[in-house]
Amino acid sequence: MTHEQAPISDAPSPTPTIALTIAGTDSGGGAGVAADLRTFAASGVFGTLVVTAVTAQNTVGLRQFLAMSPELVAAQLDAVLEDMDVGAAKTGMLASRGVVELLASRAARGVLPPLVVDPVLVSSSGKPIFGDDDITGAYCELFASARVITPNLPEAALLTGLQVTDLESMETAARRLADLGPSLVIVKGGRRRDAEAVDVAFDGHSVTLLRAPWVETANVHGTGCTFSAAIAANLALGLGPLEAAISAKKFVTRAIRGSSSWRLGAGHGPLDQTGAGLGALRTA
Ligand code: PXL
Repeated sequence: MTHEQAPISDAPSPTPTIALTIAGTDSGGGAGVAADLRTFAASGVFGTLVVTAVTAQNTVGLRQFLAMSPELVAAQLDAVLEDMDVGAAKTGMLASRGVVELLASRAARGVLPPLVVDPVLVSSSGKPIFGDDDITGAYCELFASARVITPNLPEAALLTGLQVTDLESMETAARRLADLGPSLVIVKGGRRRDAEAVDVAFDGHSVTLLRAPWVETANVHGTGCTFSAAIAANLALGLGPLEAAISAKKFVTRAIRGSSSWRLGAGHGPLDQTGAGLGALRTA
């Protein structure tokens, strides 16, 4: 099979919009900052990164991680924000209470860009990222200054104390979390394994269902990271929260479809955020 190559231009291009990810690394390349930076680039924004944790993992599982100190996270944030005009940021795996509190306090002071918070509380194998530490209170403070928050079903349950299993309970949880202050809450239903992947969005006034056809594949590692990064990119580009989320949902579906038959490891492989098949990006 041959790919049509888009002509590569060597003309200077306009300065891009900047987005920031505040998240962990994934040595397997599927999730965390790697997914975020691919998403930013494919969305047409320049990606900057504050690393909060380094993980040892692959497509099969998470083996070990080390959280960066709040001081090192603060230093990375200062380095980026003192120099560059960041249009929006997302948070992923924050991995320590100190980092959640640091971000909550800075966001409350209004010194962070518009924020998408993906509350990474439980690893995909079900292990709590923060161990026994009850981090929900600190996260609720961060939500107060967030533009968008994107819990999945177990995270929405942990944060509200409700059982969150169907569309009705997803809406109840979204309404409860919206009371904490974010402009838009999206409870992600991707794990419900239905004919469709449906997320419930609530903006304080109305509920919107974000629907996409279910794609049958094991390659879904980094889906949540990609979704929140695409929302942040869209916010940076000037979209409102709901428009940003609707567009991000389409981005994620295309990315899952793109890599649905890849075999990059024995477990859950990554998404193709480029939306083009990586091979098609080769330059001659
Ligand atoms: O999808 C949650 C997540 C976030 N950040 C990192 C991860 C994962 C899931 O594995 O590895 C670094």
